[in-house]
Amino acid sequence: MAHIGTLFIISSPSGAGKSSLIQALLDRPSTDGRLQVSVSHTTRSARPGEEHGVHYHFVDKPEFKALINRGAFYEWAEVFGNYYGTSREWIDQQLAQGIDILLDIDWQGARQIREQSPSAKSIFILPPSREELERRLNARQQDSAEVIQGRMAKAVSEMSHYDEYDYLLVNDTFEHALNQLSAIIEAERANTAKQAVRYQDLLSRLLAE
Ligand SMILES: Nc1nc2c(ncn2[C@@H]2O[C@H](COP(=O)(O)OP(=O)(O)O)[C@@H](O)[C@H]2O)c(=O)[nH]1
Ligand SMILES: [Mg+2]
Repeated sequence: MAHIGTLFIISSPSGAGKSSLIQALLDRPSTDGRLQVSVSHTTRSARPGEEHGVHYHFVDKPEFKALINRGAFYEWAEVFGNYYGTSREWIDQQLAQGIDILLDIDWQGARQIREQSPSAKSIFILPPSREELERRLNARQQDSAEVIQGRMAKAVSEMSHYDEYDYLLVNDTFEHALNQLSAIIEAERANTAKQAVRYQDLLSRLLAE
């Protein structure tokens, strides 16, 4: 069956507000199950409040390597010392049913997806200012200056890839960024080739002589 769902790649540095935006997108009444977020595999350990199978599939390195060897990943990358990967099977099933998929992945993963799926749309989210990014990265008071500087360096290195993306958003106000994200997703959903598959029956009735 033709893939009528769209793959949306969303990248940002940590601290740009990406997770809250993704959650808000999924919670919109108009989303109505037509948009799902892919749950990645990772070798990093779960943070307090994170659930296996919900936020990530938490696996150890040997398991992750076995998945690579089995060709289970659409893309995978080492991100700041941990492995992260997007599994292929579930995504293909969703896309075939016309469900759009969000991939919360880094720039390395984004490159791999673009190579394999040129019709994927990619979105980069920037924080509104350097100061605000620093403030968000500093939120955990107990961290040393060195740890905070490390986070800032990671954020800058992620942001340096902004120009590889189709869309660039600034998370200045949450509502504005959410509206823009929504608009991108809805516009892509109205793509003629995809709508023609979705509305086959309607079209044949409308066009009947
Ligand atoms: N390539 C790739 N990157 C991923 C995947 N899952 C998460 N990431 C990225 O890994 C980075 C670290 O994610 P995480 O450990 O959740 O920490 P965060 O910075 O608090 O979001 C983020 O840039 C994510 O977008 C994946 O499956 N593949
Ligand atoms: Mg994350």
